[in-house]
Amino acid sequence: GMAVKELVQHVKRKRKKGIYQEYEEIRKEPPCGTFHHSKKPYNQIKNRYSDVLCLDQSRVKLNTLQDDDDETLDYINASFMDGYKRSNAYIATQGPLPKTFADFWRMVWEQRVLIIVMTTRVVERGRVKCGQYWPLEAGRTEDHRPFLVRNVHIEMFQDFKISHLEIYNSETGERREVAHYLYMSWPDFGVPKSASAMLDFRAQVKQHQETAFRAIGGDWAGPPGGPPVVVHCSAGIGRTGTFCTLDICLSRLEDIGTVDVKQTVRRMRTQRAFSIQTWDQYYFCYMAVIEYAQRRSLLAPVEWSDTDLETDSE
Ligand code: PTR
Ligand code: PTR
Repeated sequence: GMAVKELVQHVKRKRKKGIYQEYEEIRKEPPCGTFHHSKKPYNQIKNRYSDVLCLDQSRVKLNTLQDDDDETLDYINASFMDGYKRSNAYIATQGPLPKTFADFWRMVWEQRVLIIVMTTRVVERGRVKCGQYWPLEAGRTEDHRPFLVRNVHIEMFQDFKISHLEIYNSETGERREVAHYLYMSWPDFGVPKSASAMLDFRAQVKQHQETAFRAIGGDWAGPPGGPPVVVHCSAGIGRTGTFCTLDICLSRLEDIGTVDVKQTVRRMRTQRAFSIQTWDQYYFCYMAVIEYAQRRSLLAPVEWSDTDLETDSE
């Protein structure tokens, strides 16, 4: 890992072009694992993109109902990913498809998820990127048998909105709360110009997870840190990988004062293949860490020269 000062030196020395090359090296590594379940004929229709599959070793399995041990029903395009000192801190998944809405809610229920982070809009540039799987308006309830999902109320912020949802499991009669965080201002192309809004968003998500986990208290037998945070975009690899990489890097920075963007991404790709889709998302992770460190006064304001930011590869 690198201390933040070294990280700035690293970015200045390599310049944009070198950081892009660093990403290229990662991108060229073949995925380490198999995709058998994603490729089964009865599961293919559950993948939003035929080229974005999940690794068998880290996929999230749905519990099939009671006695029936039908393995054609246990699949969802979703992967467990470790966080900083936390196993299964996240579930990275695709934007649900209408035919997988009920599977999605089953996963949320079974994994006791407290927060869903969505980093795409439902429609972008005129294309559907994700199904409308939660009720859009406050007061509405939707039926995703056996789950009833109700939007209790909505809080609006500049770049994101939070829908406070209640899930009712009609099989057991239990109710639970889940917060749905929708980040609305990730541009259709590329990455946010400034990391500032994304840093605020991440801080809010982190705080909410901690508070909600404290509220369930002793009623949790899983790994420390609580249930996984569900993170999705359209394919569940580009923006999802960027958000989780940033979250891991900042948690490590807060804890031990160092960061390792490259190893974080490489490790993540062993659990969710193809995480981080473009070099600008990768570069964004570096710049967001630097911005965060300046904000927290862990670093003096950085002066960037034109050559520092030169690409000559575009
Ligand atoms: N082939 C893809 C497409 O045009 O749909 C390429 C692509 C990849 C497009 C990422 C958009 C992407 O970004 P996002 O969906 O994250 O805006
Ligand atoms: N085959 C798709 C495409 O390139 O259009 C795969 C894809 C789509 C990959 C979107 C990444 C995408 O971005 P994100 O993971 O950020 O939704």
